[in-house]
Amino acid sequence: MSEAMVADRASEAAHGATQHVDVAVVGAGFAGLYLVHRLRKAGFSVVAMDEADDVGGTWYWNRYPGARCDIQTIDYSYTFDPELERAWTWSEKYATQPEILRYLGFVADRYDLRRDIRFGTKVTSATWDDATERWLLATSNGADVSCRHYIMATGCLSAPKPPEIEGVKDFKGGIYFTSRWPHQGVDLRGKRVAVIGTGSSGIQSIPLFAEQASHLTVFQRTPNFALPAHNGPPPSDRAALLAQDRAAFREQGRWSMTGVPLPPATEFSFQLSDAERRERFEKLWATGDLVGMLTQLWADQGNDVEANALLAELFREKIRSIVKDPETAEALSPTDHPFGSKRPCLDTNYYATFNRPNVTLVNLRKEPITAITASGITTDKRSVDVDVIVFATGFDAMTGAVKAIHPITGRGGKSLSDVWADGPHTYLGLTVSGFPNLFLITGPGSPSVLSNMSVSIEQHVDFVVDRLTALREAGFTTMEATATAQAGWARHMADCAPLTLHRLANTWYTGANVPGKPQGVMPYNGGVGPYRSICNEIVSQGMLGFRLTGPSVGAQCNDGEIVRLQPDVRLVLGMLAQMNLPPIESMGAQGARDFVTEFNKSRPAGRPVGEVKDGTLPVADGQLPYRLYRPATPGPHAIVVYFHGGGWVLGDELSDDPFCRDLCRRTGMILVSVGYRHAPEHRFPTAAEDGFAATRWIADHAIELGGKPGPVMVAGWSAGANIAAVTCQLARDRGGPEIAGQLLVCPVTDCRFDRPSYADNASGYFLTRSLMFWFWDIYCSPADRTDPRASPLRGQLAGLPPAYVVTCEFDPLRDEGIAYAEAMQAAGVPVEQLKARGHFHSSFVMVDVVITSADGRGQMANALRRFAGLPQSPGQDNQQSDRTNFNAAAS
Ligand code: NA7
Repeated sequence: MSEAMVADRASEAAHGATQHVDVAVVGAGFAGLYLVHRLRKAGFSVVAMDEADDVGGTWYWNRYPGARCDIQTIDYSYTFDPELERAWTWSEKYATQPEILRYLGFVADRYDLRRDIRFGTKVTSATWDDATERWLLATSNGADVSCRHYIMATGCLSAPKPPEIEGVKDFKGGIYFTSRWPHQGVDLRGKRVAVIGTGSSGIQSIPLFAEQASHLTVFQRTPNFALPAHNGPPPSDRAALLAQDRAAFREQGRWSMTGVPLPPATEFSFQLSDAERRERFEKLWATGDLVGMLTQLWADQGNDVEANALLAELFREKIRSIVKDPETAEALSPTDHPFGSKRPCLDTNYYATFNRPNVTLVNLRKEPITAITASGITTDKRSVDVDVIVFATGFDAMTGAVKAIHPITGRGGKSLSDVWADGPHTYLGLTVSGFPNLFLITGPGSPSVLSNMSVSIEQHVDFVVDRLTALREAGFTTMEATATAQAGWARHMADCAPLTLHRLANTWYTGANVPGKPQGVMPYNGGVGPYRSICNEIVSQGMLGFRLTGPSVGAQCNDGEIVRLQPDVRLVLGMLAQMNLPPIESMGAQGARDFVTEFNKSRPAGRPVGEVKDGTLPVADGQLPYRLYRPATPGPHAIVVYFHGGGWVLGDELSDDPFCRDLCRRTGMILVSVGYRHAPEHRFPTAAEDGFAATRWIADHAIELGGKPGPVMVAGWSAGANIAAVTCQLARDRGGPEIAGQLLVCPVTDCRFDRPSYADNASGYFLTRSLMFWFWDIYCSPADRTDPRASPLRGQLAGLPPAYVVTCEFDPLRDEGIAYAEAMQAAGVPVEQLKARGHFHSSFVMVDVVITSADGRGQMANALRRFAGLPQSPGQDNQQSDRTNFNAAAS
C-alpha cells in the first residue's frame, strides 16, 4: 500500500473523535485478513489496525535472507474459498517470504480488504466499559475506536525479544534483527558478520550470510535439529492428492493432529528393526518433510524418550557425516532436548556451511558472551571483531504480542498483564475470564504454533465469527468465559502434558527463552482435530463455559468444564463411539470372545521384556495355561501372579499382554499371567478356585520358574482383580501361600449395583452397567453372589496382605473398588489408593494408547516393589523420570 493511501486511511479515521464499529481487529496477517473478510460477509462493521504499512503480519516483518515457511505451502494456505485456491499456485514446496507476502497481498486485493484496515496504526490501550458493553481502544494514529468485540490477531511470534546482552549500544557497527530486517536489504559483501542465535531464523539465514560475508561468526547457545528442506516445486504426489479431491484433502488436514493431512505412523519403535527405522528416517531426510519427520517415523517418537532418542541419534549421525571438523560437529549436535520438543528447523546447506573456511562456530555453552563492545563480541575465551551483528534471538512468543504491546483492561479494571502475571490463563486459548468480548486468535492454550497455523487460524476465525453471528441473532451482546471453564481448561492442558515431550525442553513454547517469564508449555498439545471437536462440543452443549448476556434476553450461563476425561481417553471413547459397535452382551459368550480377540489384534504390541514363556500348571481337575514374563535383568526375581480382566467370561492369559509386559519392565519382576477357566462353561466358583490354586502352585514352584522363593504378589484387573482379592482371602484362610501384597486395578468387589458410579457411568465408557449385569448372570447365580469368593467385600478383611487399589473416575466399578479399599483399611489392612481422575475402566491396560495412564502404572509398579521389599524405582515418577531417562538416553 502506498504511503499516500495509508495517510488517507489515517485521516479518514481521524475525522470523528471515535470510530464506532462492531468489531475491531489488531493485526493484518493471515488471521487479521481472514477475520476482516468473514466479519464483513457476516454483516459486521469492522476495522483492523496494524502497525505495519501493509498486510502480511509476520511475513511483513520477517524479511531476512532465506526466510521461508516450514510447513509445505500446499498446506500453508487459506482453504475457505476453493476459487481462491484455484486462483493461486505456489512456485515452491516451502515458499519464500516474498512469495508468501505476495500471496497475502493477493488475498487482500481479491477481497478488497485494505479498505477496512488502518495501517501504520498501533493500539495503545484497550479498556472494557461495562456500562456500554464496549471496548474502547486508543490508537497511535488517528481516531480511537469503540467496538463491541475486540479480536487480537497479533500472531504468536511477533514481539521480538530484546538482545539481553550487555553493551549492545556501545557497538559501532551495524546492528540488525532478523525479525525487523530492513526492507531494502543489507549488503553484507566483504563484511565481518556475527550472528547470535541458531533458531529457525538463524539457521535459514546463516548459509546466505556466509556466501556474502568475508567472515561469519555464529554464536550458538543451543544447537537445534535441522532437516534439509530440499526445496523445489511442490511435491507432485501431494499436489495430485489435492487436485484429486480438494475438499477431502482440506478436511483431512482440519481433523488431523497437526493440521497437515499426513497419516501418523502406527508402528512403534520397538516393532521396527534398526534397519527399518533408518530406512524411514533416510526417506524423510531425503524428501525434506518436517511434519513427516515429526509424525511419521514411529508412533512413539513424540511421547517416549527412548523412542525419541533413537531418532535424535540418527540426526546426530547426519550432522557428524556432513560437518568435517569433529569438534564443530559435536557442538552442532543437540543433546539437551528431545527431537520435536523445541521447534526443529528446515535448512538449506546449514550444516555444510560450517565446512567453509570463512565460517566459525562459537559454542556459547563453553564460552558465554561476556559483552558486546565497540568493535565486536567478547566471550570469556576470546574477542571477535565484526562489522555487523545480526540478532536472530527470537521472540517473546505467544503472550508477548498480546500482553506486552498495550495495556488491556477488562471487567472491574483488571489488567490482563496482572491476570497473566504467573502465565497465560485462557479458555481454549481464545477467551479470558474477566475480559468479555475479547478474543485471541491462536492464543496460548490453543494448538497455534504446534500446528499448521493456517488451519488453526481458519478454525479460530470461523469459531469466533460463527459465535458472534449466533449471539447477535439471539440478542446477546456479551460473551465471557467463566472461571470454572477456564480452570478446567488449564487442567485439561496439564492432562495433555504427557502426550508429547515439549515439557522436557527449555524453549519459547515454555517461555524459557525470555528471562523471568513464567514457565509452562503454552500451546495446546492435544492436537488440531481433537481441539476442533472440543470447540464444536462447546457449541452443541449450549456454549458450555460461557456466560452470555443481552439487554432484552438477560443472562445465560451454562457453566462447566468441557473436557473431564483424560485427553487420550476422550479420543479412545470417541473412536469406539464412531465404530458403532453392537453391545458386547448381545454377541453371546463365544461371539464376545471372538470380538475381543479380533479387537486385541489392532492394539499396539507390548514392549519387549527379557523372556516370554508359555506353560501349563495343574489344578485339581485339569491344567491351566499361563504366560510368564521375565525381566531382562539378572534373576532370580520376585513373582507377581496376574489375573486378566474379562468379566469371568472373556479373555485369557494373553489378553492383557501389553499390561503384563509393562508391569514386568517397570517392576523388574516376573509376571505370571494365569489362564483361569471361564463361565458359562465353568461357572462360580471355578475362576476363584483356579486363581487360588494357581497362586499356590506358582509360589511352590517359584525357584523352577526362575523366581525368588518366598511370598508372591497377586495382581489383576477388573474381574481378574476380583480373583486376586479372593485369592488373598483364601490364602489367609487356607494356610498359604504367603502373599506379600495385592494390586487391584478396577476390581469387582461386590454384587450390589446401587452405588453412584453404576448410575453415573452406566453407559458411554465402554464397560457398561448392562454388560456388568450380563457378566454376573453368566458367572454366578443370584444365590451365590454374596459368597465372599464372588463378592470379596462381603468377606472377612482383617489379616489380608497390604493392598494397592486403583479406581477410575469414569467406571461403573469405581465405588465398589473404593468401598473395598476403605473396608480393608477399616479392618487394619495397609491400603493405598489411586483414584484415577478422567480415566475409564480400560485406561491402565491400554498401554501405549492411553499414554496418560503411564504415570499411574508407574505408581502401581512402585507399590509392587514396596510389597516385595524392593527400593522404589525413581523411574516411575513419570514427570521426573522422563527427564532422568532423557538425560540417560542422550548421554
Ligand atoms: P528462536 O527459535 O527463539 O531462536 C532464537 C535463537 O537465539 C536461539 O538459538 C536462542 O538460543 C538464541 N538466543 C536467544 N537469546 C540469546 C542470548 N541472549 N544469547 C545467545 N543466544 C540467544 O527464534 P527464531 O526467530 O529463530 O524462530 C522463531 C520461530 O519462527 C521458529 O521456530 C519458526 O516457527 C518461525 P536458545 O535456544 O534460547 O538457547
